[in-house]
Amino acid sequence: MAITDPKRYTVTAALIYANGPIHIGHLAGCYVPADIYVRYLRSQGRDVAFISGTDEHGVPITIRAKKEGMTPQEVVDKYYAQIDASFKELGISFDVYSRTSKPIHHETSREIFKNLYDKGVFEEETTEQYYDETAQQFLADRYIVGTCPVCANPNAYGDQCEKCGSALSPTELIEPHSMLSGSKPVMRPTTNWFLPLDKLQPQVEAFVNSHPEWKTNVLGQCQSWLKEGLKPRAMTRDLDWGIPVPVPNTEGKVLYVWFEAPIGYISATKDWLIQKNGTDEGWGQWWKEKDTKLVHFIGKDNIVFHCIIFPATLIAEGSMILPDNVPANEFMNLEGDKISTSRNWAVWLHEYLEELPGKQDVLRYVLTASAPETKDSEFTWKDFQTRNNSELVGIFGNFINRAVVLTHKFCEGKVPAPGELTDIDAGTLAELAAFPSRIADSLENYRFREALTHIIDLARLGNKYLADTQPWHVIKTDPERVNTILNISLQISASLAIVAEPILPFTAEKLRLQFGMQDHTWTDAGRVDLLATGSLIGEANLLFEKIEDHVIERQIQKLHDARRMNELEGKTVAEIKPEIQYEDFAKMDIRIATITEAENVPKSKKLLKLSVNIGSEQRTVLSGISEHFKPEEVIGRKVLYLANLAPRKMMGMESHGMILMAEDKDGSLAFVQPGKEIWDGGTVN
Ligand code: B3M
Ligand code: ZN
Repeated sequence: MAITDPKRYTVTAALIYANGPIHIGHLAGCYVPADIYVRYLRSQGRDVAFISGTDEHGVPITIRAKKEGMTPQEVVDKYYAQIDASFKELGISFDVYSRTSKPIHHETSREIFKNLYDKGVFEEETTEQYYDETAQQFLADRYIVGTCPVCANPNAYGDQCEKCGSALSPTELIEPHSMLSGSKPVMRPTTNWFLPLDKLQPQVEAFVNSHPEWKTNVLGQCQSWLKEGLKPRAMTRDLDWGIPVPVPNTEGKVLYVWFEAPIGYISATKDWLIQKNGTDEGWGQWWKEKDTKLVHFIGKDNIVFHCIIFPATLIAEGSMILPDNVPANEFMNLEGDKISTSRNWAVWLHEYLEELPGKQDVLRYVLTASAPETKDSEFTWKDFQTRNNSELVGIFGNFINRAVVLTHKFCEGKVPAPGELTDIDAGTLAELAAFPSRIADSLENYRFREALTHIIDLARLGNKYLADTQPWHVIKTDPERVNTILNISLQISASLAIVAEPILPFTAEKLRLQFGMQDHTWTDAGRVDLLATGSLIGEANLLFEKIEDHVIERQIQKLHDARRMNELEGKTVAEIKPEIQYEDFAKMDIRIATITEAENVPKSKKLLKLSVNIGSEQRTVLSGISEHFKPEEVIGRKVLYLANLAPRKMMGMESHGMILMAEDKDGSLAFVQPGKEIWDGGTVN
């Protein structure tokens, strides 16, 4: 059962690996919804700790370090700074953004491990693991490469084949070799400490079953793990980057990253208190008190760790609360394809902030509108543009702008006094009053898309009210009536500033300043006297601006360019062919020639039929270039021509000689041309 009437909230957002920048998939899956939830709670006056930070251990960090030619420490320093700054700029309002490399985290996780160890919770077990004798270390699954037993991909990893998606274990790989030294790894015994998840299963199951209110995608994953039967999992690993195991004779071993990373939420809470108060006293309030509601925001790939493994650790530890909810999202795709860091198919937050300055709220809005709350969703730049132009500009911005402009035009920029209410006024105010609790209900239950729909509906209500009452006409006959209409329009606008704040904090801040709103909280939203009669309204300022086609076309182009560059990255120059003698070369008669005619060859995808002038005569050549050039593009080109190649029959025609072309990295072709105009028939030696 969900906790009722909590006294305080501990809200966490996943500790992302500090091995790369943040992209929109991370934001939509975890950080934007978490921030919306927290901002809403704060607006309700609730006591909240919003906790996050970077996960700086584990193989993902060491692999990145190897790839970038840096030390693991340099990698995490670089990405911590970048991630921290870009979250701040997007208005993600963490109370603390900590790091698992901090001493407070090392201490906290070692303490918890030691506690479990002393209680005899862990099972010590010796297993055979792959060991690299050249590099003198045990190999994490990701460090072993071999041929996939399922699809024969020669570059499958020890835990997964990225080509066919199969989950693998290192011993299944055919011809495994170490990524560190390239050598063939050998099996060696090693001792590690296992959390007996099998024994803890009844308690974990009772915990999961006590939360039928969790999202179905989350419960689905939990049930499938539980049904399969939990297995003991090693909480120590043979690795040289991480937190040393606090047990004697464990050199070369560190705490399993998924053991210590979630403990990072606890350490980050302590870090926050230390930064704030100089001491971590009171941290237990956030982690041990039964009336504290613990909520973990994560993406779907982290569900098992937050719903099963971490709770199992906490159950074994015994003094902490368990999560009340884990509202994990599914994945967001991008322009029809999975977001992928390795294939460089992503919209990176730090680049977005630089290239579309001042548009934080637009991104927050669009990511919420198409958040993958119940199933995978999709981000497209076209949708981004449409939502901005028709919803934020066309509905939300348009309504508030009209209310403000008309107030300046007809009421000297002051909130006019309302007169007697007509039916339409009373009806509109009654509708307004119902919105805040409707929106709150959506937010409270992690249905952020729905909340956003309600907010836009409230702006729609305002637009409809103005369209129905037409103050710009009424002003000619009944200025008193206009006072009432504009008063009500301004009250709706001020309510919008409050209820939209969790999703659109930058816009809300502008509105608060414009309307002179002070310390208003959620409970003020929907009130008919939110803005006092006579108070000054600032000049209309642009809340949102139209996004033109060229802006999003550039972004789409950029995506495709980045992917193309990435695909080329791994390519290497072809090997040099075996040596030949000068006589071998001298046999070739290479000439300068001009293509004078060109046409497609019927039924052939590849061939163009060319006529070339080689000075002494015209030759017919069938050239396999029609996927690269149209006939009209090649007529008139000077080319290098191999004149004495034996004629060949193709498609029922005879081809004489060969045009020489250069091939680029991406497989595209180019003519090779002399550095000055050379006559046809000129020799190349
Ligand atoms: N670092 C996985 C990730 O970055 C992992 C999350 C830890 S949350 C405690 O997606
Ligand atoms: Zn495979």
